[in-house]
Amino acid sequence: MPKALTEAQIDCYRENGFVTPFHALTTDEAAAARTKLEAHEAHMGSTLGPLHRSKSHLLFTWVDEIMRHSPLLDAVEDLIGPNILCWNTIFWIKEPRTESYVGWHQDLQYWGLDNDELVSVWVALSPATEDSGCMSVIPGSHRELLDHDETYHANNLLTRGQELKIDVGSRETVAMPLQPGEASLHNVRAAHGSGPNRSDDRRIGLSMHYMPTHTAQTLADWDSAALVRGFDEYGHFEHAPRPEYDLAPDAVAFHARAAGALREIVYHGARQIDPTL
Ligand SMILES: O=C(O)CCC(=O)C(=O)O
Repeated sequence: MPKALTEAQIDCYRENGFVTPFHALTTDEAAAARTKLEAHEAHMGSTLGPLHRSKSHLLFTWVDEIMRHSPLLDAVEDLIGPNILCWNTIFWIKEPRTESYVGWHQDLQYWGLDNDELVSVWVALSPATEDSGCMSVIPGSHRELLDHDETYHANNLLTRGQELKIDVGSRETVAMPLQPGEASLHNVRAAHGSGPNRSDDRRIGLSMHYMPTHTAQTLADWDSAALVRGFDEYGHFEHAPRPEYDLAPDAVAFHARAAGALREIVYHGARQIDPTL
């Protein structure tokens, strides 16, 4: 018996590589998370920078709690089983009326993970509409391995400005609009991307990358992941500690190490490296 998804949603995920929308958080929980994010930004005097954008669950208790939110883990468990690690959490923020976009890409090829079972859960903390640049996917693309160009385009939010080499216009694409608290789930091989934000509000998403505990990292000797459910009999990743409070010094120190390893992985073999990541 599935715990959170219907059989039809699980079939849709297996067939198309994604399922959406899933009610991950209440609107109040999503609003509370946005308030905490924006309080942190106000404190820093700037929008969330690259330093705090990735592996954010290591730094902020409220991100750690969303990552471990039971209804969300139930949905992930329906797709990959009961022993679950979360490899990364990352904020995807597009400011109102800006040109930032996410090029069409498949993540599998850049994360060094040795299987294609990883599920990305993207939770909306503000309205993600076609107007504000919600994500779109190519149904069935999780069964293909596609080539990428690395454009390093300034407005492309991906590390290397990845863009699929295919003519996306000739393929069926499906937009995944979400209201605050709703989430989409997509397979690590599913081709996805998103356009600029033409709305007057920020488009804020938190993406979390869950994988079964048997997954191993192929591009680095050391990597970390949070054990969010079940048991890890493999020990391929150092288990990430939970922050005691936001930006606690030991949490910041572990984050620096984990973010350094992540940086090495995502830039493995790259021709340019963004020193600010
Ligand atoms: O936020 C977006 O538009 C893209 C996010 C993304 O690429 C991901 O979550 O894997």
